[in-house]
Amino acid sequence: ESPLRTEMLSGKLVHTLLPERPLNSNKGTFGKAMLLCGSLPYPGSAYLAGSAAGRVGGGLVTLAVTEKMLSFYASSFHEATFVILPENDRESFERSNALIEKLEGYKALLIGPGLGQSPNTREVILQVLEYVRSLPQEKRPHLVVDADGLNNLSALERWWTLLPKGTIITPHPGEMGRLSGGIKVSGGNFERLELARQKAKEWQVNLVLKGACTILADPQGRTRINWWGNPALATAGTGDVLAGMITGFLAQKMDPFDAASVAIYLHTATADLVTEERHIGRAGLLASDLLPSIPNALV
Ligand code: NPW
Ligand code: AMP
Ligand code: MG
Repeated sequence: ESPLRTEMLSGKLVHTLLPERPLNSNKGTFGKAMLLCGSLPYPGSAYLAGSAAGRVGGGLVTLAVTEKMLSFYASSFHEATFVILPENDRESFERSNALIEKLEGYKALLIGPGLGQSPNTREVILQVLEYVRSLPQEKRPHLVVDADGLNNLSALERWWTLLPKGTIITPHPGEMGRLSGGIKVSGGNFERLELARQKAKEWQVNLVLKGACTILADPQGRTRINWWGNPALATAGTGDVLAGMITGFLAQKMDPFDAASVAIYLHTATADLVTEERHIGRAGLLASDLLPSIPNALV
């Protein structure tokens, strides 16, 4: 079969890829996800991503957050467990070590939504990436890098060499432009397929180029296109939900290209479902409205 083949994402394809839920399963069966997300101006993104990881069936979600942030989640996200990162802004090693010490056994790691772009945060990201790269393949968590994870990298020369093999990156067109050295990336459709294919190969990543029509490309030139969803998704926080969904599927040991595929499709299928059932038009959806309905799109 041609390595350049392009597939359309559909419910039929996605349901052949979803993980099984054996009757004798337990939460360990469905894996653990670690999230390095959220900071003071953006506390909600860690909740949106973490909750989405649980809603796609991930067994356990852990948020790595500073103590200052904990009070925010402790009252609103009862299912999550936490790794507490030291506050001291000058000691990035203390922060990254606190996360690294707890990472064993985690199948998936999401870096980025709502993290901000302070120099200290960038250091923490680089140290965590270095640690993950140093692990033998079988002990590495699968990685998703989104939002400020990408923004912190895009200023660095040959940033993609810092990512472990198989990493999934999920830029929107603004982030994609920054990653590509400042080019203007449109939200429109056709020229983006070639761009995604080319950059996934150059950067050796699984690339999710988001937009009204989202394109997924792998390093070998394989692509999948998602036409579903509607403009109600054009609202703050929906990208954080998508990143969390991908992470939740990776925790369940899915192959990264397939994990991204099912998450991209189900994210938009959930939006279509919620807008229809709640008689919402093209405006007024909140990202958190998606969360309780994700399981409905899974069946
Ligand atoms: P414009 O304005 O259309 O010309 P930023 P962010 C462009 C966190 N969040 N098609 C857009 O261009 C995130 O996780 C936290 C074309 C604009 O220039 C990040 O950590 C939330 N262009 C942080 O906030 C909820 C598009 O990109 C730029 C495009 C900042 O992330 C919100 C905007 O992107 C948010 O998720 C498209 N489809 N989409 C929370 N509740 O905690 C975007 N652009 O500057 O990267 O800002 O995406 O808001
Ligand atoms: P972000 O900009 O990171 O919050 O991500 C926004 C999410 O919403 C991405 O998954 C986009 O694909 C999706 N999205 C935004 N606008 C639309 C639209 N008009 N139609 C379908 N999906 C959209
Ligand atoms: Mg985003």
